[in-house]
Amino acid sequence: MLERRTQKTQPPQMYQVVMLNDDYTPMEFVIVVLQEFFSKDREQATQIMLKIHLDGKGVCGVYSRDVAATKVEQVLDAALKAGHPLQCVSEPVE
Ligand code: TYC
Repeated sequence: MLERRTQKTQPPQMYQVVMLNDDYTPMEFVIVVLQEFFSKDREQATQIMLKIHLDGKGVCGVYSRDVAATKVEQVLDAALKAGHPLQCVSEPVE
């Protein structure tokens, strides 16, 4: 008989979307992306952008796997279209 522990439904693994710093993407573009795709207000977006600028990377939000993957796609697509090298990745939390 299986132990009760093994029968419990685990909460889904969550993924954080991490944005990376670079020397070329304008600060304003990053702020707009954070507002548009991560539902941040202008002040939150500015704080996150500055953290990334100073620390090299920063978490934009935590989502289920599919939503996180979509956010990454949206950011990379917007950056490509605007001609900026902005990069972001999704990674499992913990
Ligand atoms: N470092 C960039 C600059 O000085 C700004 C920037 C911030 C770029 C965050 C990317 O994820 C980023 N223009």
